[in-house]
Order: sequence, then structure tokens, then C-alpha cells
Amino acid sequence: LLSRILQIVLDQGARLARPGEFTLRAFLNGRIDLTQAEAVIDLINSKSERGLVMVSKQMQGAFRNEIFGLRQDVMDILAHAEVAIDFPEEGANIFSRKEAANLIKKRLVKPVETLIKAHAGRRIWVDGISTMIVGRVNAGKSSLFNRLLTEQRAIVTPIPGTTRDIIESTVNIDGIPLRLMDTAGLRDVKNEVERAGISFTEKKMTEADFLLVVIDQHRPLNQDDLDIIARSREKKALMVMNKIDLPSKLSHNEKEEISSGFSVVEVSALTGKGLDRLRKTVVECLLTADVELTTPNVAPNLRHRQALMDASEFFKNAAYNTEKDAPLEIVSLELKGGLDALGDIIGETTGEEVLDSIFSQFCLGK
Ligand SMILES: Nc1nc2c(ncn2[C@@H]2O[C@H](COP(=O)(O)OP(=O)(O)OP(=O)(O)O)[C@@H](O)[C@H]2O)c(=O)[nH]1
Ligand SMILES: [Mg+2]
Repeated sequence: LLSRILQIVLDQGARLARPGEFTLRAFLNGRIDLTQAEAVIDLINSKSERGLVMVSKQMQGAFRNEIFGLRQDVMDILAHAEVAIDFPEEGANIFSRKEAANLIKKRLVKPVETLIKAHAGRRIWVDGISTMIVGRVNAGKSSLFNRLLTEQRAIVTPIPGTTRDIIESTVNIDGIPLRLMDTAGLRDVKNEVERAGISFTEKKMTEADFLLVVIDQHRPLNQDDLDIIARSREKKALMVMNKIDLPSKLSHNEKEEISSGFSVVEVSALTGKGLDRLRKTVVECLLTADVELTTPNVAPNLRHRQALMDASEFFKNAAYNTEKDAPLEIVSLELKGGLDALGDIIGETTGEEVLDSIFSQFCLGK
């Protein structure tokens, strides 16, 4: 019935809404700013409850208000600078250079840096922590992946080299969203398809936030295991000793190698033994690290982060030049640069291509 009605309406000359069109209109008509429009996409894609809270605050305008406030501060300071430029005799007395520089640092540089840090919180709560299950072929990575998802997503077989592509799914552990990825087992191979899967895994490994390194403790370590362990040292990683339903074939030295510098958990992906312990340890690993536990009011995305970094650079230079007695014209230019960068965030000064790329992320309508 619904599609019949739709068909009739379309026949009468109506057209379907383009992706993000309703939100775009609200933005163009000034009902919402760009951060609120982006929050609509985030709300749809958010990976955790906390992420939802963050982006719904953003949708109500929390981030916009912060940027508005900051822009107001820039304009206040800019006004002082302009007065001092136009009326050098009087202006010089309002502030000492030192005081003015401190004001720029306190009112502009610092708050912008705080907002930049909030991006890390967003990555965790809104996007999810990108977590890769890596290890030698046949170690039980796909079995573990299925266990953590509590469903049979990935194919498990006794044949080494079963997984070729990266399979991704989101799982919440204690409210922390993990973007869990099952990957192709690493080994030296000639087969071109498998080789491609392995290079893809290796590339993605450098981008992951967190690694679950699966080791089959029923086999002695080989060069592939050692390579993976070595690579993992550069990242946040947890060692998962799998197949503990079978006897251990690891020597004392091998165990030392695995446990030095890493937390270790023993599991059986086959029987499910140790899985609760694993979940607990994952949370501990993530929380003791640099995970931001508070839920900020803002969830700056990459685009915002870039603009904030630009603004921060301008404000830092403005503070520096103020202190160093540089001509106020220069300081004023830098403050204006920062003002524009902040304007980009809320869409005050944003170009058409950027808008296109933002609104095309929507699925139909909305
Ligand atoms: N006994 C035992 N067997 C397991 C365990 N975990 C996995 N296996 C078996 O080990 C074999 C390989 O498991 P997979 O989960 O496919 O291993 P994988 O690491 O994903 O393998 P590739 O994708 O080929 O790299 C299968 O026959 C599993 O049933 C375990 O804890 N105990
Ligand atoms: Mg697999």
C-alpha cells in the first residue's frame, strides 16, 4: 500500500528527497548549524549509549554554543586590537602586551585544545574502538570473533587460511563499543588471494586502536607468531592464549616472550572457557590507557578536529606575536584566521563542496 501511494504521489510530479535533504534545508534556512546537522548522521551511526548521549547534546546545540562563545571571545579581543591599531595613544593603555597574550592563551588557545582532546572521546564512544583480532593462521581468530559476537558470523574450518577478507561487526563490552575485526591469518604464502588478504590485514593493523593477538598455545611459536608479537609492541595489545582445552606446547621461554610487556588471558574459543575473563581484561586494558571516561558535551569529528587545529595554530601565533611586541596588524590577522577556522565548524564560512560531502553521508531522506 505504502509503495502504491508513493507511486501515485511521484506520478503527480513529486520527487524523492535526496540524501540528507531535510537536514540540509534546515541548515540552509538557519534553523540548525552544521554541527547539529552532522550530529544527525552521528545519531544514526552511533555505536554506544554514551555516544548517543554525546551526539544528542551536540544535536541540541551544545557544540555550536561553545563555538559561538569562543567566536565572541575572539571578536572581543579583536576589537581591542583594532582600537589599539586605530588609536595607538589610547589603545596602548588598555592592556599590557603580556596581559593580552595571557588572555589569548586562556580564553582561546586552551578551550580550543580541550575541544581537540574531546575528539578522542568521540572516536571511542561514537565511532567505536577499532579492534583487530590478529594472529597466525588457524590460531582460532574466527572462532574467537564468533564467541565475542555470540553468533556465527565468520567461517571457521580446520583449514589454515580460511579467512581472507576482514569481517567487521560492533560489539559492546560493558558499554564500551568495539568495532571488532576478524582478519586473515598472517603467514608467508604464495597464493595470491590469501597474500592480498594478508597485506590488507598488515596495513589495517597500523591503523587499529587495539589488537587482540591470538596465539594457539597447543603449537610451539613459529616465525609468524614472533613477527606478530613484535609488531604488536608498537600498539595497545592483549595476548589471547587460545585452545586451553588442549595441552600447552609452549616452552617456558616462549611464555616469557609472550607475557613480557603484555597482559595475557587464557581462553578456549571452542568451549567458551575464559571468555568472561577476556571481556574483563579487555575493559581493563582500554580503561587504564588513554580512554576518556567522562562524556563531554561535544563529539568533534575529523572535520571539526582539523578546523580546531587550524584555529589553535592561529591563536598560538597571535599570543606569541602579542608577547613579542609584533605589529598589532599581524596579531589581528591571526585572530581573524582563527575566527574563520571556527566559523568553518558551524558552517558560517563553509564552501559548497564540503557541504556536499557532509550531506551525502546520509542515507535517503532524513
Ligand atoms: N580444540 C580447540 N580448537 C579450536 C579452538 N579454537 C578454534 N579451534 C579450531 O581451530 C581451527 C581453526 O579455527 P579458526 O577460528 O578458523 O581459526 P582462524 O585463526 O580464524 O584461521 P584462519 O582464518 O585460517 O587464519 C578450527 O578447526 C577450530 O574449530 C579452541 O579453543 N580449542
Ligand atoms: Mg579465520
